[in-house]
Amino acid sequence: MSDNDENNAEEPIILSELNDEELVLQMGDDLYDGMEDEVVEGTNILLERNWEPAKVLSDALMEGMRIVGEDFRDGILFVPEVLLAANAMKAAMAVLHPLLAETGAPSTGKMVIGTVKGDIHDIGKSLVIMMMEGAGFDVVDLGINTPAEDFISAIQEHKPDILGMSALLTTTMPYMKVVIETLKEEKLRDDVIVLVGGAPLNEEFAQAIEADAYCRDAAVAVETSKEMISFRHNRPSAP
Ligand code: B1M
Repeated sequence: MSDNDENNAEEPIILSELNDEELVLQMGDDLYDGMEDEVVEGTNILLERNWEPAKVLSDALMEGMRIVGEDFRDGILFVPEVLLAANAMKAAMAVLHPLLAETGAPSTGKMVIGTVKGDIHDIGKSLVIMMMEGAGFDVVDLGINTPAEDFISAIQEHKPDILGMSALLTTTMPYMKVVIETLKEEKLRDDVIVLVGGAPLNEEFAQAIEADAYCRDAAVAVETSKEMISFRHNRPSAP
């Protein structure tokens, strides 16, 4: 139970009657408590109040998830509760997905992305996909727990400009290096731009595993993809 719940125990809360600030706080509490319907309702109300979808995502949902993450780390929340919170977050993201993706722009490029083997965290990856699609990229989602072989076959099949990998665990991030080594063995490394992301990573790690770049968040993933594709296209071809 989160702080606001005690005060609100007697009367049901009508989300639409709250002002924006109260509603965002309440959505944080509802996300914390894994109340999917309420989080989706709050998301729809903010959109009806002309909030930009990206602002709903960052100010209401990601901020709520940050608090869930802190309490998970501190042993206040446990896996089942975090799973409920994650499901509520994903349901709200499903509402935002078409809005973030609706640009009608011609394809900017193609990306294949997956969460690496051993890792089942997929919220950050889904966010990257939404933002990439919103920027006009075609994205092939390989899902979670993705072994190197699946990355390789997807590259052979879809011929993407970008290979994206996500890892949220310090124990799974080294697997990104395994994928890159496999790309080299298969002589595919030079065919794709490799971008990596996930909370425990940093630029040094990306350099050490010979990825092309580390992306701190979904917006950086979009910018980096655009810059690197444009650089590749403008680069003089080898004599
Ligand atoms: Co997990 N978990 N979890 N978990 N979980 C973390 C990651 C943890 C930091 C929590 C903590 O202790 N504070 C911790 C890892 C510690 C560590 O390794 N140092 C942890 C742990 C320990 C575990 C388990 C081992 C717990 C257990 O079983 N005892 C277990 C592992 C399971 C496994 O993967 N094998 C586990 C399980 C779970 C749940 C299933 C309950 C659930 C996942 C549900 C799901 O994803 N469908 C879960 C969750 C929700 C979290 C936290 C709370 C939230 C993660 C999240 O969704 N963040 C997380 C704590 C935290 O990160 N604060 C935690 C929101 C998301 C928008 O951010 O994913 O960082 P993020 O993505 C960002 C950027 O990183 C970047 O852009 C995104 C958007 O801006 N980005 C990319 C991410 N991927 C990218 C790829 C790119 C580019 C950018 O490619 C180009």
